Amino acid sequence: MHRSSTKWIALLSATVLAAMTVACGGGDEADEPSGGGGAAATTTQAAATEPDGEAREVELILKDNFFEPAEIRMKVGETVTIEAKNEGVAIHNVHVLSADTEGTDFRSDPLINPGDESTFDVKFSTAGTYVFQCDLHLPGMVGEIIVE
Ligand SMILES: [Cu+2]
Repeated sequence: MHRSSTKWIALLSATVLAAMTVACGGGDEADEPSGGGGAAATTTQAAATEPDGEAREVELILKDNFFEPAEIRMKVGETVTIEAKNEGVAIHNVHVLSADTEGTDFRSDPLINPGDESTFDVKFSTAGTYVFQCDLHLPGMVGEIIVE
């Protein structure tokens, strides 16, 4: 008897907690009928612009001391996978300077040896021109990502 009523109280508490969580979540959504809820909205948008469901891949060749191509174009909300291949004789890297809302830069491995490659994703939620550089060969080894 005693044990079973304890169980009921636990169950009841869990149910009340769950109900409260649902109520809160529902309220937020009701406030934003356009679905502008941060991450959820971004995900939806990305899925819409990528019918294939796969990130577009862009090959970026690193040479001594320049990038090929030095200009990459992408869309707002699009995820692009950068395949950085070092075809030079020096060590290079790719560092995308981001003033984006997330506030994080995008980086390849810090040191890509000759003949090696490093892959990383970039995504911007704000249109603009973003600089990428090789941290080891400034100021000359730079390029631009144009987000439209
Ligand atoms: Cu370099």
